[in-house]
This record gives sequence, structure tokens and C-alpha cells, in this order.
Amino acid sequence: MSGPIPAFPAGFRWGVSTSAHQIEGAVETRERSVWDAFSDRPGRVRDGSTAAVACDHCRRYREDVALLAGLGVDAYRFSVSWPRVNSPGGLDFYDRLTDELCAAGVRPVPTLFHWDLPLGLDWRQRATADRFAGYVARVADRLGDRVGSWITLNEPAEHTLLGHALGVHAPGERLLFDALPVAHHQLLAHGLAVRALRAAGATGIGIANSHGPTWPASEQPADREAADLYDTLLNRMFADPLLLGRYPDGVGELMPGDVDADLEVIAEPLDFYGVNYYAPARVGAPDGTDQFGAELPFSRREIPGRPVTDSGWPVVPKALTELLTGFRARYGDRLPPIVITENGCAYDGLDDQARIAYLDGHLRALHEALTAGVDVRGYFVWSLLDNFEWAEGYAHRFGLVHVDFTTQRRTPKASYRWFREVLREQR
Ligand code: IFM
Repeated sequence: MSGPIPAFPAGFRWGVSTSAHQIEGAVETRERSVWDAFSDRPGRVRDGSTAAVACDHCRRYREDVALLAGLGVDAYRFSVSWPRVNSPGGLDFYDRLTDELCAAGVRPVPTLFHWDLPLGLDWRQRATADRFAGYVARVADRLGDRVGSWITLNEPAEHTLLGHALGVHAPGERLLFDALPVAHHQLLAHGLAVRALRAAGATGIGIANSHGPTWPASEQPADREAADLYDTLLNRMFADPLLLGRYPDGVGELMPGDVDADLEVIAEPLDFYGVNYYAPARVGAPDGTDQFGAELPFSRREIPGRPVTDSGWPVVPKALTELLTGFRARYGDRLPPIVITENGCAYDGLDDQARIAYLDGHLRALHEALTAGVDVRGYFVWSLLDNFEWAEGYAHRFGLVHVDFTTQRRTPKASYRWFREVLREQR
């Protein structure tokens, strides 16, 4: 850290992100999702916990909006739970939340799918994409008069790979490469949702895709090939169809249905492209040590000399600059303005100086990307609150605000006060 964060352009949008399943609780007032069923299976969530109560946000949302207003963010990215919208009165909650945000001067940025698929639906089925578009139309009809920015999907790559290929997230399928249709149907769902939102008059539409540079473990051909495959599966397979209207070489023929016709839907123009960035990956040929216990055609390696967060993820801020300049080079004028829709880290403790250092470093790296000519319009920290971190349960704390999960007491951390100060200086 050295001196104040450089000034971002006027109008740059600052925010924080959360997701429904990770904070809402109140499971008894909504349908069940694949994550409820997954968490009930012994051994699937590390600490045996579920999101039944989580941050009890459905009841405490006013207190949470006050925390947002106190922080001084322009915008709040939350997700709408499809199982809740399917339940009587479910949309009323998002109606109240949206009103509360608008009254506090915080722009609502809803994500329409953040992994909590209604139980009984399955992304292997193409029909799920049509069902999604119908649900999106209902949400847009209800909230569209107050929402200026929409996000269709969160991280379809992780939902495909962790949830359907490797089985370590819900719904717990271990399909390996047979999970590819899950990716295609989510991308199709995204394109259909864009059309549904446009039909409802929306003018600010994007997606939140996770991306990170992939670094070969060595210059050996086997390592380079493994890294290239990893990059295809994690990065290009989810960005190319949206931004270039095609799959990377060798992928399209593995996808189901009339892929060319679907790609026209998938490539509907976007108003912004959301990037969730956490860390780069160093990847080599299989070395028999893969953490997922599956025979994968690549293996992730440590990045020497880099500190790691409580999730074990390396801290490499400059990789964010590399990612964004690389995106600009690959997609050129096809790339709409970028918004960083997630960036953050897991660290324990209220005096979270390591989180401050992480965010400080990444904001400087982001500024460098702007200076290099990448059009970035906003930055959202993951996350407002400590929350249910999926298969890790409550062990990994990503919040700017500490949550005591016994009392539900919220306590702003040092990073909350630091980010508030950054936002003051930027205005
Ligand atoms: O908590 C998750 C979030 O739901 C999606 N992106 C990564 C975060 C940290 O793991």
C-alpha cells in the first residue's frame, strides 16, 4: 500500500455483492433448491451446516441496507432466488428490498441466477433454459420500474464444473465431460433471459462470469497443453460464445442441439460484461494429486512466493491487470464495458488488515488496466456480509461486515471502514 488509491473516472460505480442462498435464510417461506438438498447430504458441506438461517437477511434486510448506505456504495448486487419467486409472496420480498435500496439511494443490481436452482429442475435439460426465461420475465415485470442494471447468471463455469462435472457443489453430479450440456443450456438461458429483459424494456444487461489468467506450470508442451485446455474450459468456453458468437475450437461439436441457432441467442448484445476475479491459476499436466479426486487432464499447481487467503487462493493483484488487458486484446470492439462484479478474499478477524491489503492491491491493478485503455465502469467487493460459503459452510469469511451466526449481530470490520474512506476520497 502506498498513498491513496488513484482516482477512478467520474461516474465509476462502486458496490458490494451478495447472493440469495448465501445470506437470506427463511427457507421455510420458499421452495427447496438443489443446494438445500445437497447440504442435507452428510459430508457435502465441510462443517455440516446449511443455509437454513444463514445471515437471516430476509428478516434483517433493513439493517443490511443501512449498512450499505453507511458504507456509501452506489450500488448493491444481490441475487433473486428462483425458488422464492416460485413461492407465494416470494416476489414481495424483492419488491420491499428494492424499495428500501432506492429509498437509501443505493441502486439495486439483481442477479437472476446464482446457483440455487429450484429442486426438480436440471440444467442437463434444455427446457430449463425456457423455464428460466419465463421466471426472468416475471421478475422484470415486477421490479423493472426501479432496476436499471440486471445480471442474468452468476459464474456458469463454476456451476458447471464444481456442481455437475466434479460433484463438489450442488447438485453433486460427477459427470466430468458429460457436463458440457449444462454449460450450453445455461448460456442459452442467458441469451433467452437477455431477450426477455429487452422485451420488458431493460437497457442495462450483463452477466457475471468468473475469469482469471491461466499460467502454464512450465514451457514443456504437456504443461502448455494442459493449461490451454484449462483456459478453454474455465475462461473461453464461457466468454467466446457471448462475445464472439462461437465456441472455442473443438467445443461446439460436443454441445447438444442446434448449436449454431443457439449461438445466435447466446450472443445477444450486452450493455456490460461482468467479471468476477479472485486469482490466477497455474496449471500443468496431470500429476496425480488433484484435489477433486477425479482423473482430470490437468492439475492446478501452487504459485510460488505468493501469500494465500483462508481459502488457499493465491493473492496476485497484477493478474487482474493482465486479465483485463488480455480480454481487451482478445475481444476488441466486441467487448462491452466491463464491470468487476466480484472481487474479494476470505480472512478471519475484525481487524482484517490482510483484506485491506488485498482490496488495495486489486484496486491499483484495476486502475492500471483503465490506464492501459480497458473500459471498466464499476467495481463490486465480494461480499457485504460473512455468509454461507457453499461447500465450505461458514468457515471462510468474505465479509466487510462480520456476522455472529449465533446472535446474528453485524459488526463492521476494519475493511468496511477502509472501503468507506476509499469511496469518500473517490468523490
Ligand atoms: O461465495 C462465492 C460466490 O457465491 C461466487 N463467487 C465466488 C465467491 C467466493 O467463493
